[in-house]
This record gives sequence, structure tokens and C-alpha cells, in this order.
Amino acid sequence: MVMRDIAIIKAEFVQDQKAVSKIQDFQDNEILFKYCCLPEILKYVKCFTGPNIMAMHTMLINKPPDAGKKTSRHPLHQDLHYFPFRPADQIVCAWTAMERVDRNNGCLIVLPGTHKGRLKQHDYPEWKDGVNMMYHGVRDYDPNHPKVHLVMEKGDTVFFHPLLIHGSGTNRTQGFRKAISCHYASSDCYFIGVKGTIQESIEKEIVEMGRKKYDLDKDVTLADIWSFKGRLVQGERTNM
Ligand SMILES: O=C(O)CCC(=O)C(=O)O
Repeated sequence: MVMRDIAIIKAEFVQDQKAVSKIQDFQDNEILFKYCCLPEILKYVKCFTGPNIMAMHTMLINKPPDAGKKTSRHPLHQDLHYFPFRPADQIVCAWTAMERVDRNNGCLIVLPGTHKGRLKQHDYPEWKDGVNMMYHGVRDYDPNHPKVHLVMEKGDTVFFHPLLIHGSGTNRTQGFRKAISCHYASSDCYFIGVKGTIQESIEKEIVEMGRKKYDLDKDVTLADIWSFKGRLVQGERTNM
């Protein structure tokens, strides 16, 4: 799935490659998927997931130079907001810098310790120049909570919990800030229904997008979509 930056689409009038901010769901791309299978990554992932490892969510992130509207920012959020599977402690994200990332090109920003809290309500932030599709922000977090900017060199990888509140800053350079990431989960995890929970609105949004783009049936659930996307990378597909 190719995602584009909202401000660049508006400025350019044509959907050209300058607007491409992300390629998501590359689990069927032989070359990109090699990242998810790297032994040097899985060595750490299995400390969280155990031996049965699924790649659930894959992203090649290409944060474009900001068009002056600050839309290249990624609002603070918890990744679990998007996931209808549990337990959270058996899910982990690996995020690898493909070049040096720092405050100039919009490095990751994390709120240490927040992974010990609960999943919070998320909404689209009220940014005056708009916000990219699916970039929900966490509501009601402590704005005085210490923040850490993760300055990373090319190839550095950070592993983080799906409840950790994180986001990324504006890309104030002329280059595209590139990173690759995979969210892994133990295949022993289980799917949950999200109707009537704080995740209901994201289910509606994702299912609606799936209906428009891929003509999915209206009864498809968020769990169906994630079950379809998940790929085993090591061990056995026991449950998910
Ligand atoms: O790479 C970034 O800028 C942030 C990515 C991120 O947090 C996400 O896609 O969930």
C-alpha cells in the first residue's frame, strides 16, 4: 500500500513520487521481506515473542521533506491502537534507520516508561494544515512527560513495545528520511473483537478503506485483515 503526504499532494496537484511517504504491507515482496527475516533482528525479537514469530506489519517509511505545513510529523501514538491482537507483551516493533536520523530530518521521539500504561483513546489531531491518513494521535497523555529524541546512525535498530507512546518530528531537510520496520508478534497471540472498545473507530476506518480499495466484504473485521497480512518468519503458526 502506497501512502502519500497530504500537503505535497495538495501542492503538486499530481500524485507523483515526491509525495510517497510510506510503503506499507510489503510482506509479499521477496526483497523487502528479507529485512523481517534477518537473524540479527530476530535474535532480539524472540526475547519478546518466544520462538514462534509472525511478521504482522511491515513499513518502508520515506518521510518527505516537509512542504512547510508540518504534515511530515507523525503524531504521538501507541501502535497497539491499530492491533486487534494480544497480549501486548508478546508484540515488538523493530525500526531500523536506513541513513542517519536526527532532529533535522525527523527522528523518532519516545516517551520512556509509557509502555507500562494502558492503551489510550486515539483521534486525528487537530492540525490546521491537515494530517496524513491513519496518522491518529494519542489523547490525554501527560505533555510534561520527558521525551527522548532517538538519534540513530544508518543500520541502528530500536526495538519497542506497542504501548510505548512515540512519534516523529518534522523533516526540515531536502532529503527523504528513510527507515524500515516490522512489527512482530508471537503466533501464540490471539485476536480480539474491538467493537464497543476504544479501537472501534480505527476498525471502521481500516475496513472502510479495504472496502474501497480492495472491494472487501462489509462483514470483514480488523482481525480478519491482520490475520490475512501476517506471515510466519520462524517457528510454527500456532494460533494467529
Ligand atoms: O518513522 C516514523 O516517522 C514514525 C513511524 C511510526 O511511528 C509508525 O508508523 O507507527
